[in-house]
This record gives sequence, structure tokens and C-alpha cells, in this order.
Amino acid sequence: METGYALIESKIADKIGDITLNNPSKHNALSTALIDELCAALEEMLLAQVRAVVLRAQEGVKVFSAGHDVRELPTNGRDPLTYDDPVRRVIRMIELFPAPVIAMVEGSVWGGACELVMSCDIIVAGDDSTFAVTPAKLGMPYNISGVQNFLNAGGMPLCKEMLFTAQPISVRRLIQQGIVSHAVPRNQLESLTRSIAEQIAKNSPLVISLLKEELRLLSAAHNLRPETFERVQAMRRMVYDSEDYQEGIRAFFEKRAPKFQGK
Ligand code: YXS
Repeated sequence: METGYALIESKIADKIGDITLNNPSKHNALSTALIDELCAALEEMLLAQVRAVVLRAQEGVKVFSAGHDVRELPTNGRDPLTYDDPVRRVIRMIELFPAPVIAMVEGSVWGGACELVMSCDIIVAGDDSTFAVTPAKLGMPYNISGVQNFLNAGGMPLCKEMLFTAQPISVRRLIQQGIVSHAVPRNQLESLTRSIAEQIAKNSPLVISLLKEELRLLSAAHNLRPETFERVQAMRRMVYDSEDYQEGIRAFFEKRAPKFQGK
């Protein structure tokens, strides 16, 4: 069964869902429109009770996804990354989806798209893939649940290096850290991903759904006093109210390196 979307492709066959990001002119930037289609496709797959979902980009892409659509990031003093931010919505949907979501990655992954990929249950990547977590380059006050996802996925040292340098990290580093399960030549990605999805689809969906939720709850089990959370929000507000945040966005559109002043 194929469903017509403008920015993604979606199909279900043999109880396995397949979603392809398909907005190459904008490098699959995670715009609200693309995320809305992604969420709609996942809703359909939920109703169809698929046993696994594969999330991919068009075959042979240079860029898997360029991350948040920077054109949608507010510069009027509003928090740019709130609970209802499109990327946050789809990440929660993937985390709560009862069946495993397998990210099949080709090309480079940027910004919020790294968190999107890491929110998937299994990552299979081309051996030339890179991952760049870019809030520090953009002056962006990343939100604490997103930082927790990176920390849960990658561990403190690599998490700090990726966040502080904002530079592309090779998939080899992420394999060493156990973030990415397999890195293979691009021409092997399809067969490997398919075999993993088919193996999962043969197992008990009820048990897998229970295991996935148990693992989600355990990884999210961090006691954070409300006052602590409010202090973090105040720290984030200082950032998104800063001149550096405006400079980061301006530099992006002017295609130049940002000059941050620390204020
Ligand atoms: O100039 P035109 O109109 O043709 O548009 C260009 C780019 O502006 C556009 N584009 C984007 N538009 C909105 N949001 C984006 N994230 C984005 N990325 C690219 O796509 C058109 C072609 O891009 P161009 O000319 O740069 O292509 P390229 O092949 O030379 O380079 C591809 C990339 C992906 C290396 C380059 O586009 C790039 O570095 N993009 C930004 C990657 C990035 O820093 N993403 C983080 C976005 S912010 C985010 O995700 C979070 C909020 S955070 O930063 O906190 O993690």
C-alpha cells in the first residue's frame, strides 16, 4: 500500500513500513510540512500494526537531512525549540511507536536530524556517512530532553565532542560508541536493513512493544526537580534572547562563519 505525500514517500508491505524523506532541493530539511507528513505516515503505520518501520532518504543522497529548517526558527524572542517543535513531536512519536524504527542512513546528517536518527531503535548507515550536531555553530539553545537523548545514545565524551565542536563526525566513531549498529557500503544497506526488519517482523510484536517501552522508561528515568528544570529554562532563555543567537541565524543565511561574542 503506497500513500501519496509531497515531501516523503510511504509504503507498507509484508507488515513492514517504509518511509523515504524526499525533498532533495532542501536536503530534506525538517520543515513543519515534512514533519507533518512523517507523523501522518507513522499514524497510518500504527493503524496498520506494522512490525517494523524503515526510515530512509532517497537512494544515493549526499545529505540524509540538513536538520531543522532554519527558515522556520524564530528570531523574535520566542523559544526556538519548544515541546511542540515539529522535530520534538516526531522524535516523541518514534520513541512511543510500538514497533522498532530502523534508520537507514546515507550521506551526511545535520543538527536535529542527528537526534531524529538517534531516536530510532536501530541505525544502519553507509560507511561514508557523517553526523554533525550543530546547535553551538548556530547559537541555538538546544533543549534538555534533546541533550538527554544524545547523552543516552552516545555517552558523555563523544556527546560533548559532537556538541562542542559542531563538526561532522564519521560513522566509524559512532560505530565504536555503539550508537550506529552497522556501517556498510551503500550498495549493501538495503539488503542488510531488510533482513533486520524481516527478522523483527517474525518475532512477537507484543513482547517487542513491551521491551521497547521498558527500555524507553529506563533510559528516561532521570529525577529532575522542577526548580532545576526551571533553572535550565532560564539559562536557555538567556541564550535565545542573546545577540549570539541572532548572529548564528544571520550567519547561516549569509553563508558565512558566525562571529559569536558570548552575549
Ligand atoms: O540558498 P538556497 O535557497 O538554494 O537554499 C540552500 C540552503 O539554504 C538550503 N538549506 C537549508 N534550508 C533550511 N534549513 C536547513 N537546515 C538547510 N540546509 C540547507 O538548501 C539549499 C541548498 O543548500 P546548500 O547550497 O548549502 O547545499 P550544499 O550541498 O552546498 O551543502 C549541503 C549542507 C547540508 C552541507 C549545507 O546546506 C548545510 O551545511 N546546511 C546546514 C546544516 C545545518 O547546520 N543544519 C542544522 C540546522 S539547525 C538544527 O537542526 C537544530 C536547531 S540545531 O542546530 O540546534 O541542531
